[in-house]
Amino acid sequence: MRSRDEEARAILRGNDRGGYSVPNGRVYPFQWNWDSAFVALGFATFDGNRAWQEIETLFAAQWADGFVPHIVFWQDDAGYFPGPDRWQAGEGVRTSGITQPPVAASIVRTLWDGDPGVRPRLAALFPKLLAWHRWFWRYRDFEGRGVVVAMHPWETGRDNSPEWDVPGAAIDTAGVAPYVRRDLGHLDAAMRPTGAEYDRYVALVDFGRSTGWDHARIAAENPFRVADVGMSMIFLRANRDLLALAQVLSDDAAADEIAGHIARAEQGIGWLWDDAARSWCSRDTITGRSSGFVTSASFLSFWAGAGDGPRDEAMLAHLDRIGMRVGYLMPSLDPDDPGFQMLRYWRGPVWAVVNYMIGRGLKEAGHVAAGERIRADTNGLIARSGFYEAFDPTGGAPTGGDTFSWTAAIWLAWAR
Ligand code: 9WN
Repeated sequence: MRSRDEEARAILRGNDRGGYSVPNGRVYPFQWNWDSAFVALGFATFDGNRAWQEIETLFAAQWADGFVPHIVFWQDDAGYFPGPDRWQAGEGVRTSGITQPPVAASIVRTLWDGDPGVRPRLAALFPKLLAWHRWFWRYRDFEGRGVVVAMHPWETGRDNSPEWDVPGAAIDTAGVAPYVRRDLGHLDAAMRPTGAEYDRYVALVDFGRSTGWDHARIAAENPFRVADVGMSMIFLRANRDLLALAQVLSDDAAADEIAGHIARAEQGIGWLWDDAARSWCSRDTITGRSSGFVTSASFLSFWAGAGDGPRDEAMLAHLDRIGMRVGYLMPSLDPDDPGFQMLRYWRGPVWAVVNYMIGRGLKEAGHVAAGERIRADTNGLIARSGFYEAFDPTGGAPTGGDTFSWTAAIWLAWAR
């Protein structure tokens, strides 16, 4: 029998389409933004060149204004909806018109190992990362709050989180032209978002396309504009990591600019603290309402270094409580929430990539035992069930697609 290490490397090789990876060849046959960032970590354990290439290929799809899309359609494949025809976006190569959690700078910092041979590649990537961050400040923090405002649930990477239920209800789906979901041809519907959720996803794609992907107009008029706690924490951390890279490159002007960005994020992040929930939560910028949900993204405060004594204590209390309720941390939704579903995507299942950020963040903040539990649970899930998209936190059963790239990568880079 092959070891899990060998299996993980075989998955990364098997999902390699020549310079970029697909998350899973059948369900997700294109390049995805934050998937590729995490995948690079896995490649780095056995093929350093290929690791850098994964990120470089993603940034080859960057638009002139700095935007980096959430999907890059390097080749056709009818197995996924919505494909390039529905999006009608891209410069040079066809892409989607929304972005995804900006984790790339943090991953590049981890890839950077001080090797002078790699320095030219770092120097070439740095301005692209900075341009993407500037794009975020301009179009995803247009009110200058210091947080990231998501324009689509897919942008958050946590597609059907209950955090989007109330803000999503305002989306008018009446005019959505008929479409055929492809995901249900690959996966059990019980593991996927509902039909009503898909109508909202498609309505937002149709709206963005109707503007010609004018991100200024989208920022002003999109029917869904939610400050996502996950993206905001990831972006705060990414700015800290980008600053470290600016220092490596002795780019003082960029370092000053990024330090200003970090100050803006540190000032703004408190808006996402929900006193009633005693947790970090997403907040609808249109109504000002906090979601009130404790999700796995809430715990990314440790990754961001966003907390303070009392808030960290409150999050650790949630962690202890949830840790006693499930076999495996960190469920994507609080298991004490009535809407918790152990197999339905971002309403319960555990995702290895989120665990990686939470676990590392906890350890860095000095909460070593809690961080180690997250790592050990991730290890236990993959050892038990294999390289699936996500896992049931109660018993560890697999959910979603198999032979999943980012799960394999997190095993190799961190969980094993
Ligand atoms: C839409 C690829 C992506 C991940 C997301 C995950 C899922 C897509 C989908 O798959 O989203 O982007 O069609 O369900 O939610 O986090 O990047 O693995």
